[in-house]
Amino acid sequence: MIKITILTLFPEMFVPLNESILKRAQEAGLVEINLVNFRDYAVSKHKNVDDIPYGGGAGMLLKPEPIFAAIRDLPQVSHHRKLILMSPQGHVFHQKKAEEWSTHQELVFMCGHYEGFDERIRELADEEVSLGDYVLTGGELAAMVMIDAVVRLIPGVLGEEVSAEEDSHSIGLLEYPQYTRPADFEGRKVPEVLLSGHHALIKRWRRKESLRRTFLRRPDLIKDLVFGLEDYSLLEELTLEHEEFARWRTKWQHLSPPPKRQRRSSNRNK
Ligand code: 4H7
Repeated sequence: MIKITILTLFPEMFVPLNESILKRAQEAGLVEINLVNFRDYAVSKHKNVDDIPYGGGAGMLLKPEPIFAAIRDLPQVSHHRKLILMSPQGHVFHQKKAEEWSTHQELVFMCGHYEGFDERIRELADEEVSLGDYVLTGGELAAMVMIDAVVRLIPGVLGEEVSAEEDSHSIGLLEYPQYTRPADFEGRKVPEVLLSGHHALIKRWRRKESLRRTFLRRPDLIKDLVFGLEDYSLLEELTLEHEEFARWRTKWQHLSPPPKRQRRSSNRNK
């Protein structure tokens, strides 16, 4: 069971978390999601949570007091708690991070909205993460995306059929193309090999197409790939089909099979 606490001025934005798989996960007791409106911790009589920046400038900043008070008021249920701040200045979130977080007992997401944070709020965070290189009106949508990515990794959340371990991003490759019936849709045919029932060939075809997609669409992922022995011939085939792949050959050259042993090698070597 993972406990997720969200600090936000807009708790209504999190209604979508009560749908579908996330709803099932909560009902099954695999995850508990708590919303805390830190406006409830505002000190002034007008319940202000923001103020003008020292030094001048446009916009308002979230004041430290309400957020510090809200965090201090959280029940300390676990030592294995992680406080996360969503901001465009954080490290970019990725699948490995989701996997790591899914092993924690408690995650706290702090969401800013419209404005920035007073710098002293940052020290509350164990991690500052960004969803990607773009600006949002608040951290709420970023938090929801990250929560979705984490919750689906909790054992029991996805059905037995779908294992998160097989997810393309956890193995660093893009997914291979998939097809369902009909085998011929208005003349567009499903690749023959998939209809063959030949499991080893299907596995090989899928691996090859995953490699092809990754090279063509996400060359930035190639640097982290670790190829297996069985990839050598696939990569050589792909290099014949796309000459631009040849520039990566150093990544798999060491996997080349040893040259066939020659008879009378003593002769050849003179
Ligand atoms: C924290 C600090 C996350 C939160 C600053 C949040 C993009 C992401 C926010 C800001 C976010 C992401 C203040 C940045 C107002 C934009 C105009 C809320 N945007 N804001 N600025 N990529 N916005 O994860």
